Amino acid sequence: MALLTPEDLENIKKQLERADTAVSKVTRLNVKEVCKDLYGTSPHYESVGIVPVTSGNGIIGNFSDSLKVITDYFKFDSFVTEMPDVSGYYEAVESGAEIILMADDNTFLAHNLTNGKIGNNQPCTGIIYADIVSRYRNADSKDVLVLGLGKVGFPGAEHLVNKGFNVYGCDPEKSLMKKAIFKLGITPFDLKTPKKFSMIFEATPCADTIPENVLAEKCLVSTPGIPCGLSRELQEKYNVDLLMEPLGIGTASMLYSVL
Ligand code: NAI
Ligand code: 0TF
Repeated sequence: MALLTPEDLENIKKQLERADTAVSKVTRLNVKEVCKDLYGTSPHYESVGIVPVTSGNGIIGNFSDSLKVITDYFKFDSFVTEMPDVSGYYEAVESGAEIILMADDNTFLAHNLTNGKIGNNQPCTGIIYADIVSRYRNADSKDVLVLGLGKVGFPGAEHLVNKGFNVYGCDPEKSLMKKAIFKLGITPFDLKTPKKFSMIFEATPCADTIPENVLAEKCLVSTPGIPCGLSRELQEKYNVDLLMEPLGIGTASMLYSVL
């Protein structure tokens, strides 16, 4: 998994506010409303214990503090534990946490201790970014291009298929392409094909993945991928609406999924 850096998370509140404004502009719903519609839930100041985890590459500067900012923004009542790891988990539960948020290098989870529900950040992120693209108010058809069919992209593609969209997908990993074709029925797409899309969901860890020939004038690129798959030059040239945010929207999706 590509890991976040402290720099990715600088000014997370500003990044989240800007992204929320972008979501409202392109869908007419804000992130809370999208989450409520997706999961049928709403927070009521549930207590969230955020536990720093030292295993693997260790604690990421700004990660737990950013989760505190994000959970406050979405109206949860959160705290970061003083201790990390197992001691932090114990501290969180002893302090009354109803939901535990914690991440190692492979898994970022939300576990609701009151109802047993558990959420994984990768599918929850894929689902909400895909859902947002599916609500694009300037969409010219039901065709959506999905770049990257990994742990974030595949659940996003599945969500779009379930919502009745025509999903065109690509991933250089042949086994993932096969899985998406046979399990989801997506149409394999060669990025050199001169077909334009007004909705693009990008879920890769690479820059500049989106070529010029697929961009319709005034399209939406919804991407959790870091770094951004769309160059600044193409964004300006095609007047692209861009949704990209490093942590908050996916975390909100995961939290609402366990309420
Ligand atoms: P993954 O490694 O499971 O999947 C990425 C896929 O992209 C791979 O299958 C790879 O073959 C494919 N890919 C690479 N270059 C490509 C290209 N040019 N065209 C099409 N496909 C290409 O990674 P995962 O977990 O799905 O994460 C994807 C991205 O999302 C990462 O950058 C990760 O850091 C980010 N992420 C962001 C979150 C957020 O809240 N913003 C939350 C979770 C992940
Ligand atoms: O960096 C990542 C994921 C995050 C997905 C959300 N954008 N790409 N995961 C590593 C998190 C490690 C956190 C660390 N153990 C800590 O500070 O607790």
